[in-house]
Amino acid sequence: MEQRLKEIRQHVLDQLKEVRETAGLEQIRVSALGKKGDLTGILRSMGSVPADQRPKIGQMVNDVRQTLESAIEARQKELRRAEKELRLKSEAIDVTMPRPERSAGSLHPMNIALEKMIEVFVGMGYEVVEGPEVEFDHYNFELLNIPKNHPARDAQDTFYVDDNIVLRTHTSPVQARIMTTRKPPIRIICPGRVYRADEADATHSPVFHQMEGLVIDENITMGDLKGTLDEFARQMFGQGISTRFRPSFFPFTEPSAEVDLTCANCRGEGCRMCKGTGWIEVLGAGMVNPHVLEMCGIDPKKYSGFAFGMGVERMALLKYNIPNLRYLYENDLRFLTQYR
Ligand code: 2U9
Repeated sequence: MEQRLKEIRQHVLDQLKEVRETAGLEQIRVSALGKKGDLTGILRSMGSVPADQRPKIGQMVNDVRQTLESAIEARQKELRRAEKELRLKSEAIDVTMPRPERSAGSLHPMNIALEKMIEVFVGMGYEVVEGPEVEFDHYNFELLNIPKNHPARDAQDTFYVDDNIVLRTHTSPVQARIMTTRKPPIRIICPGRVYRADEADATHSPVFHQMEGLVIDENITMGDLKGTLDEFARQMFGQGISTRFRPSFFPFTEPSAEVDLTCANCRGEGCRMCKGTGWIEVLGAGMVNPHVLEMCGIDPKKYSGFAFGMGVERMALLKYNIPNLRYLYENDLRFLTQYR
């Protein structure tokens, strides 16, 4: 019995040297000191020990128990400290590490151009108005003096939904709607998506964006239009940029003009971009046709107005020197993220 006790003690002490984790230590404790453990086993078999030896053996069992308990406790402290150290090391945060790259997204270059265009006109007191993209023929064509047989109505250019409804081919119907519902003074810009049954190429897309403007009040003149577009050109493309008006024709304006801006690339000297002319065609404009004013319920004897229109994509291409409309629509992040 004595020998057996010594063996148990030595075995447990050896195991304690080997064990590396508190979980394993608990197993050792249970198998040595637990209810079904080795020491308890010896106490149970005390019946077979001669009565006179029992106190001595009992004493020895208690001694071994105490020795093992304190050895286990000491080892437990050691292992706990080591485990805590390991955990703290693995959880440590290096506050000097650079953070992982996180992309924030950016505005599309067309929207950057549009926001700038809006900012310029809002700065001049204009109000931004939007309207439906699916539009009545009445607002898209009739009120704009585009009669039934006009080439602009040709099915080649216009997406028809039915006889009376089209995908708007310009944002002019938004102005027409405002004119029929408000009294002058009117000073609005209308940005938005428009549709033309065009083949897509470097400068055309069946879906694109326009911004049109309309001013109606007493005594509005072509001079007001020229001054307004000159100021827009300067704010959009920089000092030294001005406008040149060339006579043109639109059914909804009379007189009408195609408007060029000083080529921002050569500042008017003449280069490849402007084909040596020093000018780039950018806008259309004119004085609102009195017949249009009348159809929209505004007295042309009392009021006059000017209107202008421009392509938003075209503005973005010019402002950022982008060679092909394709780049704006392909949404290749390598291209888009260059504009923030
Ligand atoms: C009303 C009266 C007049 C809007 C105008 C233009 C001239 C024009 C084109 C420029 C290039 C469209 O983006 S583009 O393809 N626009 O030339 N637009 S005047 O005139 C109006 C609009 C509404 C009631």
